[in-house]
Amino acid sequence: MTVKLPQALRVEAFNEISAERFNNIYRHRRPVLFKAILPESVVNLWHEKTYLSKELLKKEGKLEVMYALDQQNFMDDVDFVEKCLVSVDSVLNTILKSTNGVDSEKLDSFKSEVDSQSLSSLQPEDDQHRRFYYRSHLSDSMLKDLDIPGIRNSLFGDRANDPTFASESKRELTRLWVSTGGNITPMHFDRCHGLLVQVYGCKRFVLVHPDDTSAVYPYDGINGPSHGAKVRHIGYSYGLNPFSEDDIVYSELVANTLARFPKITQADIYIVDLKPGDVLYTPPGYWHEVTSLTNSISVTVPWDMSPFELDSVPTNMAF
Ligand SMILES: O=C(O)CCC(=O)C(=O)O
Repeated sequence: MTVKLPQALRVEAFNEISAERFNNIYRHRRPVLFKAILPESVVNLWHEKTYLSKELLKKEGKLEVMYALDQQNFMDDVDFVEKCLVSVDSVLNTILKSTNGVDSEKLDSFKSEVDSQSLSSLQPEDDQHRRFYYRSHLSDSMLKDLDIPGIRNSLFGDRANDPTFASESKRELTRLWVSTGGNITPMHFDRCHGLLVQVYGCKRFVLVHPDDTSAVYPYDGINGPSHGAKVRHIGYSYGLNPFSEDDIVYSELVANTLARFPKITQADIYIVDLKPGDVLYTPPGYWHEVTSLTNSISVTVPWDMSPFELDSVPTNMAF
């Protein structure tokens, strides 16, 4: 019998941000995509090596990057990654090599890797081809150039200055994510509201509602289920066009994943592929797995739930 993943569902998308719509319909409830929100000039700036290099060099001479022990799944945890210092130049030379659109060649080779062998046995050809992830804080000028305060103001509207509603996005948690194509951040949820601003390359989000928590097989935590889940490679399994049945990858690996985690087929699976300039909102408690379809640069902007929202957290967050 062929094991099937459910038909992917689309995340609702808009070409502009309306505070009224965001706060009444999406905030704390559903993910929503804002398409091409960043001005083209800002996206172009973030594609320039001189700009990125100057900003990254402000912080450190070398960057601490993570290499995944299985070459694919990146969690900031010694059981999953090792860390090494790499020059800014070397990181940017690798990242800026990729094209800007969905890199079909890369995704195809990604798929054939899944087809041909277990990912855990994948070895890098050499150090230059090892996938890596660089995650860090950003400089103040990078945040200003992206106009993060402007995006927040558009979302919060006339309540932008109400601290119980629009808590300061946590500076220390606002982060830069620089990844090689094929990297996966495995399924997890966050306790904050989150925006992901895509500035370079393409990323795929797979999102699962908190009510479908058992379908993603959360790890055990100290007092109950944790915020990390065991399911793997869901985004990748949907192929180049996630909304076409034909593109779902029926490899041995995916069949194994489905055999190990059969309840995933009972979940509603939302998929969205982000392009440079797009901004995705993910509510607290929503499960998400993130695959870099190409080399990618993103910025995440979290903010706390309001006291009122804390009274009605999804059950997976109650532990
Ligand atoms: O971009 C990634 O790899 C992960 C981002 C993420 O987990 C988030 O936005 O909450």
